[in-house]
Amino acid sequence: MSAAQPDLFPRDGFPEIAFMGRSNVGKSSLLNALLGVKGLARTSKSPGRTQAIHFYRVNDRLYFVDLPGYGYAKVPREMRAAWQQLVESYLQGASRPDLAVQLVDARHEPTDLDGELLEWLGARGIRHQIVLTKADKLSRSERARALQRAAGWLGGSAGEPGGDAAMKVLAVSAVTGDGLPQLWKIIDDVLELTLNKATLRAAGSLPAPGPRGNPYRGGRNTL
Ligand SMILES: Nc1nc2c(ncn2[C@@H]2O[C@H](COP(=O)(O)OP(=O)(O)OP(=O)(O)O)[C@@H](O)[C@H]2O)c(=O)[nH]1
Ligand SMILES: [Mg+2]
Repeated sequence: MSAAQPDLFPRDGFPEIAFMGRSNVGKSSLLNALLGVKGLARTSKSPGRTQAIHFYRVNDRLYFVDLPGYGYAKVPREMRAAWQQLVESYLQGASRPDLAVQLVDARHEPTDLDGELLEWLGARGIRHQIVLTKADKLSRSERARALQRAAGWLGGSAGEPGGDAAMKVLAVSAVTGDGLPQLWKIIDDVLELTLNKATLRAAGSLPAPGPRGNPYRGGRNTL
């Protein structure tokens, strides 16, 4: 389902894995590749294609959430503000993601907007994973360099030595499938954690669910 306004966000409480990153970085392609379904999320050579938040319910177990890309200069200012508001209300609302997969093109330096998103996710305690996309376009040594650069960037913008810097950056390709099993493992781990919390909560050893009676989540800043 597509939601261009917050009251349309799903309310059934399945864990949510959000794909975020600048326009054209490969969010929709990665989502399709992870699910092995071509053309499920629309992809395009022209940036700015995904204009609402798209929720894909996977096997009645979780949502994959395809967010509008940022940083596309040709988008009119009012439209950009509307997108930002939509994305913010998603990240801040009861439907906040259990994992934000932040995509950066393996061939390019992360931009200031990438840095802002990273800090923003960190400040809100949203679990995130940095993924470098389009790894097929790089040689083995270029890929190693890109991973190193991203790890350095991550440490720098996280601002806490040993904190997020310890998080592993992952390189993937929607074309060759490289890195997809590793990304699924990360997603599975988050799902397990979320479901364990739900079980503990049901047993009365964790506080009651947060807003909207979501069985998988506690309050703010908890996964
Ligand atoms: N070679 C290569 N091309 C890719 C890969 N992933 C995406 N692309 C291409 O990059 C372009 C953009 O991909 P999308 O998946 O539409 O990107 P997006 O981030 O969803 O873009 P917006 O929805 O506009 O924000 C398309 O031409 C894709 O075919 C990849 O892993 N390898
Ligand atoms: Mg897209």
